Amino acid sequence: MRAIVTAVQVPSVSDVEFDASLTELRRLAKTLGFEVVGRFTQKRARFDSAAYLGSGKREELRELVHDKLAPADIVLVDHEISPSQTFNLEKELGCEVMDRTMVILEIFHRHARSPVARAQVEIARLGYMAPRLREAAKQAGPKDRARSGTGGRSGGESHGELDRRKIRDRIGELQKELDAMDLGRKTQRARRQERQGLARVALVGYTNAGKSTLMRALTGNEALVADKLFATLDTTVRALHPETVPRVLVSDTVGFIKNLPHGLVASFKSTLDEALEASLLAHVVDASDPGFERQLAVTDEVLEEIGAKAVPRILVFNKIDRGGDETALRAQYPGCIVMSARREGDVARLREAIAAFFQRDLVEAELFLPWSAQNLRGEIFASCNVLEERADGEGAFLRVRGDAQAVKRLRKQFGRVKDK
Ligand SMILES: Nc1nc2c(ncn2[C@@H]2O[C@H](COP(=O)(O)OP(=O)(O)OP(=O)(O)O)[C@@H](O)[C@H]2O)c(=O)[nH]1
Ligand SMILES: [Mg+2]
Repeated sequence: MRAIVTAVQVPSVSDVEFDASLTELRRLAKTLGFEVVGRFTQKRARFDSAAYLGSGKREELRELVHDKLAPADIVLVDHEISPSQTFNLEKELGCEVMDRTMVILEIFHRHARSPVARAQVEIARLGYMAPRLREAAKQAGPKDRARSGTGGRSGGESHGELDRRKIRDRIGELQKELDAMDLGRKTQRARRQERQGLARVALVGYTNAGKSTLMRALTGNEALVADKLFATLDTTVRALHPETVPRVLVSDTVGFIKNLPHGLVASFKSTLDEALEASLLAHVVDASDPGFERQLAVTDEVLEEIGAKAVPRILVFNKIDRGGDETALRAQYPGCIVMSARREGDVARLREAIAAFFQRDLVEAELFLPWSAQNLRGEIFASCNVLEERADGEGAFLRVRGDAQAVKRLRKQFGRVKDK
């Protein structure tokens, strides 16, 4: 598919911001496999209420789309536009029009793998489509109503109404499935946490910042890494490797983007919930991207929106091997980590910084493990650092250091304990 990207620049948007956004739309288009063959912009006081671009500009764009030598198949609009604007624009340009929201929804749709992600994306897509079907039905006019008579369905209901009802029912169905899955996930997660009392860090940040690459480097595991936007749509959880004390779980999360479609913010909340549960956020930023400051700000905003503002975080400037000013970053963001996921030493430094954060809350205690309960040794060793071990006739005394909560839980379990 050959695409032309287009946008109206209103006075409140700076040139830099405007260009960055269009560049991002190009990358989104590339992720969908489109070839971007043109860029068409207009400065205007506001979007045209009927068809987004002004009428003269629509004429110009129409010619560009139907260029004899290099015709385009589709026009991508860098804003969310209304159903009627889309409809009118399509009619005038004589080709398909996709707005930014639809482009993002389409990427999410193609990349969703797990049942949860699929259901969430489907709900968002149906929510987006409903008013557009209404518009199409309106444009089709009374003919639509007449046609429905042959459909064998309840008389007087138009195809449009029927479709809308089907959409509503389908959304309801998906929501139920999702609630059931969410419940399962929650109890699973609760059980896992109870068992391990664990330290959690979530990798968050703008799409393509390198979260999955870091996840892979930090945990020695395979996470999907791709030079695509929204490569990751599910949260994966793995332990830091080599293992640390306390054991730290790392989760990789869905990437953020400016103007994330509303339906998706809501439906992805459950994915981002992982971020809320973490005791530490590693906010990954692509330092080599000229627009990194805006990306950083967008991520901060979304984190605030989902109520994760209070979670402690480390700022990680990644991809420094590709570009970026290390000295300036350090001066401007005290305490930040500047690194490249491609350098082993850098990854080790990040791993240490994460481990150090969790070691701040470590406490020491002495646990008593009777000989009859030696099968529980593994549990102690998994959640604590065993500093010293003494044995007597009845069992073993273990002096341990571990996360305050884990130690508290172990103390409950291993009766005769005394604090150090
Ligand atoms: N040069 C360089 N490239 C990197 C670095 N870290 C990641 N990349 C590349 O950046 C691209 C995106 O990396 P991912 O790890 O998939 O990014 P992500 O943040 O998980 O992206 P989403 O899942 O889309 O949100 C890939 O092509 C990586 O190989 C780095 O430190 N240096
Ligand atoms: Mg990823």
